[in-house]
Amino acid sequence: MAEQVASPEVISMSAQQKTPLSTKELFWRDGFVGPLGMSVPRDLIDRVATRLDGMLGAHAPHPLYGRFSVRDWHLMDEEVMTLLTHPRIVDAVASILGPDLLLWRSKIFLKRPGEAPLGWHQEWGAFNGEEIGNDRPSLLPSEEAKNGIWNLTVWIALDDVTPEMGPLRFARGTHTHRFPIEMQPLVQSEFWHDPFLDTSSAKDLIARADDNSLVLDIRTDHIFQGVDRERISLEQVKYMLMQGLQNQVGAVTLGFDASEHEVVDVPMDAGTFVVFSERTMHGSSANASPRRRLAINARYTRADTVVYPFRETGERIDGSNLDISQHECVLVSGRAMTDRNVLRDTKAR
Ligand SMILES: O=C(O)CCC(=O)C(=O)O
Repeated sequence: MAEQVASPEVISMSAQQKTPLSTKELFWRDGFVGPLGMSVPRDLIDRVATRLDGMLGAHAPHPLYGRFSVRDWHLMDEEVMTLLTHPRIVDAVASILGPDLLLWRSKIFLKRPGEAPLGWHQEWGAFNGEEIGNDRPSLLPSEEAKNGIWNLTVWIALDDVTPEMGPLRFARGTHTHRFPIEMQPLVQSEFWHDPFLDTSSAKDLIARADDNSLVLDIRTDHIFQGVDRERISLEQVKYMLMQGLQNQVGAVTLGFDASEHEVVDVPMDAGTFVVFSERTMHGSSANASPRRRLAINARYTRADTVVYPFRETGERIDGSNLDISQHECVLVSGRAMTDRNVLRDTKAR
């Protein structure tokens, strides 16, 4: 089927009637809805983008996690928190998931110039780290929710995203069908990012492998131990890194043929957002432009979900290999519903 670009006219009217569909109706029809606006000053978006880009460029360790991570900067940055708790976002999510909501995770997505597509994938609601071969559920839905959906994702553009910059894309209506996955070598998985794209020196690569900021969520700090860093060539460093990763696996989607589906690309203005179920088959195309494509997503769950249930048995490491001992959920709407979660207010630290 032909690839489409989302346009408000196409997605906000039903074919037969002239009444606009609500956010909730569009969501249940397609598995995603947007782009939606939230009238945030462009200055704020630009400041957030500059700070997050700077953090990524410096490979700064995350204060909560003690290592580089693209996760949960809303817990550290007041303006990121402002964005992710914006009433327009919360209202849109609440209209689908109900009034009692936790913001429990956010993640920065930088697509650098020349970056390859992010493969088609679904996430069925456990967030267990299957993208890097792990299986430790981050969410335990309540009895009431477990036969429906208990989580939604909001993806916010921090740059204007044109069609050639690798916009988010969805296979319309796929949120009702689960495609199987298989673990395959990480480099063949849907989530593999070329670690050599913007690093040109052996020293830089080794430094990033040493501080675990080269391959997202994967520990690489053991690979160059005992290596003479003054003498090793760039080619040798690349070879050693790939050898060091060869036993690492990640999820590959099976049985999905995009040409059999209606694929919708979603170019967006900075400061607009899309709400989607991670069950909807999604990914993004290559960034064929010379410009950065920066975005942040946020995950919201019903407040009766237990977040990081393994914490209750003393475990601290999640499916993305992060120590979540200091993680807190943010109650963005309604009531807490269970005392099994670690909660905080909407002030960043
Ligand atoms: O930003 C992207 O390229 C993909 C984002 C994604 O997969 C997500 O938000 O779940």
